[in-house]
Amino acid sequence: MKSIPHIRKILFTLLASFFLISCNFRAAGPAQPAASAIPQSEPTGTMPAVNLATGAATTGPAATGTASPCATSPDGTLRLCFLNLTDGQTIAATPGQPITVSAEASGATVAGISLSTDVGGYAQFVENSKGSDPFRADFSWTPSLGSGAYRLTLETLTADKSESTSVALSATVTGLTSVSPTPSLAPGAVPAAVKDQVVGIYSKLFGINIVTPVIARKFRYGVEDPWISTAYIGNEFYEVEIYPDGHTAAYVNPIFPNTNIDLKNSYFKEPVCRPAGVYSMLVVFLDFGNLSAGKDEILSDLAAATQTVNGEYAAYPSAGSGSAPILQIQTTGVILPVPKEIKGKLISLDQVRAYTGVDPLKFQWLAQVDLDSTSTFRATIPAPNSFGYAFSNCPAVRSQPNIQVTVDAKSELAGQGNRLADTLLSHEVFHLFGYPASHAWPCINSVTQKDAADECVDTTIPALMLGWVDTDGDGIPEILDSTPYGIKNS
Ligand SMILES: [Ca+2]
Repeated sequence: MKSIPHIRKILFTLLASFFLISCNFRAAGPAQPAASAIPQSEPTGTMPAVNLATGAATTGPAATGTASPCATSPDGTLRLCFLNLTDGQTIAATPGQPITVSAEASGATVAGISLSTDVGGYAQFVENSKGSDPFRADFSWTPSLGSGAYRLTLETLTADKSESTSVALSATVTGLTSVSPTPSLAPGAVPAAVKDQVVGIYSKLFGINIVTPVIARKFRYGVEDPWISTAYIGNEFYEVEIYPDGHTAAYVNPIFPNTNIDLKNSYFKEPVCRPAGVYSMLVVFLDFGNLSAGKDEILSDLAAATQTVNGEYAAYPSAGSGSAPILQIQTTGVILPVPKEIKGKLISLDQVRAYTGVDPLKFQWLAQVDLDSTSTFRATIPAPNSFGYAFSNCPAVRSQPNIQVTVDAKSELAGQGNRLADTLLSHEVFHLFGYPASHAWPCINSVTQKDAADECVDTTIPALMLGWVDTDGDGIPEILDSTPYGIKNS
């Protein structure tokens, strides 16, 4: 699958309503960040869960300019503008100081504003926690590739997700050292200095002493992809990122049922789901009646997709060959002709009960799959080339689906790389586990394995990042290990 990286970066995580969008893209066009092992005919991707790290207040140089670009939503109510940048502007940056990018949404109460860049792995979301209108967000942007050309995209979405809009501009950054986009290291080689830096960040920032950290890096865009380290320890999930230009980022998020959020250092602003165990998912298919797919066929395809991913997940056993898989997903599908009031929207829990007679609260995850050749839902959101979104982490079932996926053609229901296995039951589920909107996780199960995947799916499982691999040599996968990553009991 190829994806449109740049558009992909347009992910959203709406904290107010707990929404973290991730999507699989299906755009044609040149393989941007790289081709993956997925069939090329139907590029998929997941949408970036946008970095929930706060993009608030910055002290760096503010770019200046006039006539900053704006965009308005289709119904004309929602307006989104850059405040301090113009298209084609040159930004004189100072090494070590992030660039302030200011944006404003007005005309409706938005969930927040996201900023993403086409290259460099930047994707941040600023939540409109006070429900302000107009709402201003100030992002702190460090161009990971140093001096050079970037395209910046803002996105916003109303709190009720009824309207969205996005606006983009191009800018040239000067004053920084440029980073070559050509990899200079072997993909599997983790330099000792990188390991030392990662270990130091865990210790200094989080007070934990990891002996054998998981560290890997994908070569999707070249060297701008950061070294990534993840760690699921107790009821906390950590991620450390070291970028080619030397800047670092580190996050901690509670793992549900822990709900104690460190707002300063969190990425998602809500707990992630633990990537282990047996999860139940209610899949509500909204049939727009234009795919010529029968109910039996749809349910059969869901069952087949479920079997497929569970078979792939079973390759990662809990305690050695033949033991129970670390992760399994149980799905229950219901199909209904899409009610008029739900067309292009997310179904509510009450509507699920009313139309299907099934209580979504009896499941851990609720998914909405639009069977719709016209992509009605997708057309209403900022990244219409995406075909899957994750809107939450854990606890999963709240007021709306955790995941929405669009199936645009009957052929996408089955076969290799089908949207149920490839998008719904893997890529979007990974987002619930902490897979970031930047899609920067290497989709591998070994630190020595080369990884060219753009976005992780069931055939490119980010097992190493999910803690499904035993990396400290005691025979227990780290996600199940009481002393993971070589941590010593003391
Ligand atoms: Ca272990």
